Amino acid sequence: MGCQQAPKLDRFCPSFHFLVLVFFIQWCFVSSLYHPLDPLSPVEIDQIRTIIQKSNLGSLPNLTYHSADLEEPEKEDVLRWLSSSRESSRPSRRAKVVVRAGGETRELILDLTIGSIASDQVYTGHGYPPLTFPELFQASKLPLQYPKFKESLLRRGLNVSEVSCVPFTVGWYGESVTKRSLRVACFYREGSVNVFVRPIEGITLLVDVDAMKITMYTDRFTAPVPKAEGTDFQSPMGKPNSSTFNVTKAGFTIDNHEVRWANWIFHVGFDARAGVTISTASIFDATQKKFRRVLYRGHVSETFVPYMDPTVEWYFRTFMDIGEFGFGRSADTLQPLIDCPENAAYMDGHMAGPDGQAQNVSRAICIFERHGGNVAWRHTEINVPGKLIRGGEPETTLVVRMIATVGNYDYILDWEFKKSGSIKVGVDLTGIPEMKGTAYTNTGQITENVYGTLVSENTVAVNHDHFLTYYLDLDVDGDGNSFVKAKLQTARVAQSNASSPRKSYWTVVAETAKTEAEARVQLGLEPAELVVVNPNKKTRLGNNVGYVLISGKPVNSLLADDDYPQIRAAYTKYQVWVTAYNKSERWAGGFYTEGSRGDDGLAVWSQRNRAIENKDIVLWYTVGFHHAPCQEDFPVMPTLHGGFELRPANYFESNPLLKQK
Ligand SMILES: *[C@@H]1O[C@H](CO)[C@@H](O)[C@H](O)[C@H]1NC(C)=O
Ligand SMILES: *[C@@H]1O[C@H](CO)[C@@H](O)[C@H](O)[C@H]1NC(C)=O
Ligand SMILES: *[C@@H]1O[C@H](CO)[C@@H](O)[C@H](O)[C@H]1NC(C)=O
Ligand SMILES: *[C@@H]1O[C@H](CO)[C@@H](O)[C@H](O)[C@H]1NC(C)=O
Ligand SMILES: *[C@@H]1O[C@H](CO)[C@@H](O)[C@H](O)[C@H]1NC(C)=O
Ligand SMILES: *[C@@H]1O[C@H](CO)[C@@H](O)[C@H](O)[C@H]1NC(C)=O
Ligand SMILES: [Cu+2]
Repeated sequence: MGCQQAPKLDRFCPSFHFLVLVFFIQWCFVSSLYHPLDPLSPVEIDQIRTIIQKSNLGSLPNLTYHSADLEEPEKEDVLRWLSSSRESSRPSRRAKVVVRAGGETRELILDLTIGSIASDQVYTGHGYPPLTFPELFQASKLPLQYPKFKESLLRRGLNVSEVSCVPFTVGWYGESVTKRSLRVACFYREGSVNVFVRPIEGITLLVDVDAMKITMYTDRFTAPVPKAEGTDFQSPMGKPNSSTFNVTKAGFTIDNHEVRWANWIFHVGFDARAGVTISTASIFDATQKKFRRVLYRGHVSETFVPYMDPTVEWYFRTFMDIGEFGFGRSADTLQPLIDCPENAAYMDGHMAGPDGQAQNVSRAICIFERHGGNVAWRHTEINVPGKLIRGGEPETTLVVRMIATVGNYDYILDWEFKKSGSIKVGVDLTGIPEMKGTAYTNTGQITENVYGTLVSENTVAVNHDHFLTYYLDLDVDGDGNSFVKAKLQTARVAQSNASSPRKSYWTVVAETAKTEAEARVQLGLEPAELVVVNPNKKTRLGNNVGYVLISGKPVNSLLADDDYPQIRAAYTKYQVWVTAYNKSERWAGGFYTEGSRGDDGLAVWSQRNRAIENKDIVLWYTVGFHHAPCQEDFPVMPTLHGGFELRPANYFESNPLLKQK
């Protein structure tokens, strides 16, 4: 199968014939075995469709495919395959497929190795699978044919040919009976390509998705449509020029989906829901002369983007993009030289379309070496008589990147591997903040709460949050791990102690979380080092090997616990959670997120309060942003960075950078 992909790669990296040739050779001759966590290939996606169409499901009316992803093998089987030098038989290939037919959601497990449906269940719980693009597209077109909407436009003096409508998920607000629904908001393009900056306010429009009909329409008020001038965001410079420098050849190899670079080996996957996934990441220890495990699996698990405008036209905007749409489904084709540098190699992404057919996202992921101008380590020694001694090393890292464009926003997702053993996870937000039209043209006129900032004449960018919750199945040097909160506490020096003139110092008081409840952390309340250790492995000096979480800003949800969006995204109350590993507990906002009610997901699993000491555990970390917009965010915002780092802590015997020489 790799051989079929190679020509495609050639098309996408024309400047890299040499590398392409290397990939081609590796794909075709070296990598006949492939990794058990490889995403579903186009051939497998087509096989899924064939199996389903041939079964009794094939005759069901209006069968649509809402998700089809790898049903991952048991971890022990994957690890056995890896430790047998990939020579044992690969665990059987299975897929989890969610279809809808006749108004019902069905959850299927397919065994692709024997080519059959292993289970087929109608899902009767709360919530729905992600919406399909045809559903979103059809819903967005409905208003343009709707007489009442046309009247509303006429009243505003707007030309229907210049209107673009965008569907939004509706959340859940306590209704006991729900339908798959979308709210559709409309925008005026005329004279601008920046659709989101020109909202048509005052209109509420609800679509019943299964019936694909408008079922509610109100037009409460009008507000000026913000002007088109100054809203274009197309690069004024045009496409950047390819550098005339001699491009550094990438110092890494990609074998099917597995990447080897410096002391790292890891697997890069593409999942329709999560987008880019990093699996089975191990680092070579030059002292022990072997690869040691670090991260079994990492990816964004859920996002939560609640807007802070409670009015009738805006309150429902509380998006959970991963579960409602999917980051893989929103993956944008990367633009060489803008999204990724010249020395990047690209990987395509594959997923099942709404009709079950394989779809291709070209250049979904890029991988490149970053020579960022940073210093990996250095020192100057002046105390050796007669000598000035300097040492140091420039830092080179490897970045794996994907970009999800979910409607108005763009999320740049980076996994950066360092030779020091660190994994830095970065998120850059950019795109167009959501805005609403208003009569105001100067903040001096505003006497009411407009729930945001006036960023241009007649334009309020509404306050909101972004929470990206990461699933981090760390397996630090093995399965048995513990979560340690090493609290830094101020200690007083005893008054009577004449031998020390100091009055205070801080000291580390380590607490190992015994259960899931003890591992919920609101950052910023007290200083603490949060470490995942392997209590079964010690360094030469007797320290437990570990990886420390270097967190970003302490940002957690400020919504009230009884607010409906918060009930659905209850896991955003804490930035850090640790749960016992369970293969099926991966989606922090629950598996059926669209219209969910908070009865599945991280906060619910954690309530079980399982033992997590010296167990296979999963760390969950939320990168949060409270976004009170400013004028610079208009008409498109400069990237805003967030992230965190997983850094070795007593994992190596000493600085691993010095061992690589
Ligand atoms: C199938 O879809 C069509 C068009 O959307 C619709 O008219 C019809 O009622 C649907 N049939 C069923 C059984 O849902
Ligand atoms: C409406 O817009 C269309 C397409 O942009 C244009 O061809 C048409 O002349 C406009 N109609 C009016 C009445 O301005
Ligand atoms: C690219 O190169 C051309 C020709 O040398 C030049 O006119 C243009 O300004 C350059 N563009 C950029 C973005 O540097
Ligand atoms: C680019 O680098 C290679 C290897 O270092 C060298 O052989 C080649 O001449 C260089 N090409 C240019 C145009 O500088
Ligand atoms: C006084 O301080 C010294 C060193 O700082 C320490 O070893 C000793 O135990 C202290 N004694 C008391 C009474 O706190
Ligand atoms: C794994 O998680 C699922 C979903 O939360 C749950 O139904 C199941 O009982 C769990 N399995 C074990 C062994 O705890
Ligand atoms: Cu924002």
